[in-house]
Amino acid sequence: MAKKTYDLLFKLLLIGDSAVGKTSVLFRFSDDAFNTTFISTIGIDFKIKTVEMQGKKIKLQIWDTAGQERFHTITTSYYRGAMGIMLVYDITNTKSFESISKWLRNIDEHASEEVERMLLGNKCDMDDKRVVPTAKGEQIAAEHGIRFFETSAKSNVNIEKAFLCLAEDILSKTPGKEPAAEHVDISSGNGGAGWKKCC
Ligand code: G3D
Ligand code: MG
Repeated sequence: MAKKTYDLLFKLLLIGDSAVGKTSVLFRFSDDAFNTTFISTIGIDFKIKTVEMQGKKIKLQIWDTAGQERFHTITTSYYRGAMGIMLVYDITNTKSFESISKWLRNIDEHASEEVERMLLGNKCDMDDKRVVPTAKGEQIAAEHGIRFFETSAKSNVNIEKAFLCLAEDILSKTPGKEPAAEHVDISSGNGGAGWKKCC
């Protein structure tokens, strides 16, 4: 009998303008390494990370676009089957923040209605170059009823927390699971405000 290495598989996507740090966020989460010289690849790629929560082994399959996001026309198949989507902007780049509404529309058009969304304002280590106030991120997240974190792939701020929070939200509405009621936050926050309830 084949050995079962996980209980659940969650497919997640990272979207947002080019250069906001999507690949860096993914590398940070999956390898805990930050590389300042990424080689641009073509197509779409994914990384795997298995986490354990509520007594279940959850395999996170995290998909990353490799450049095609710059045309704002990521193939529909990229969205297919996604259970969670992280929308990423760069706090030092106004345009990347303004694009969030476009990315949200793309999700409405192409992703499943039940998909869990999360907003990340990345590069929060560069506060001296900040042009998007935290309050603006919070506001758009609140308008769409989604969680929000400011993150830094470089300084490893809120990356793991964000992924775990997204996974937990998906887990809590996975069929066959009782709703996870209200989550109790036992971790100490370090700069990022989770919107909605947990984290
Ligand atoms: P993308 O996948 O969204 O296109 P990348 O973005 O992950 O390729 O990152 C784009 C650039 O932003 C890279 O710089 C990367 O090092 C940098 N970056 C990503 N995340 C952070 C962060 O949290 N803080 C800081 N300061 N920089 C970050 P280069 O110069 O290699 O192009
Ligand atoms: Mg990339």
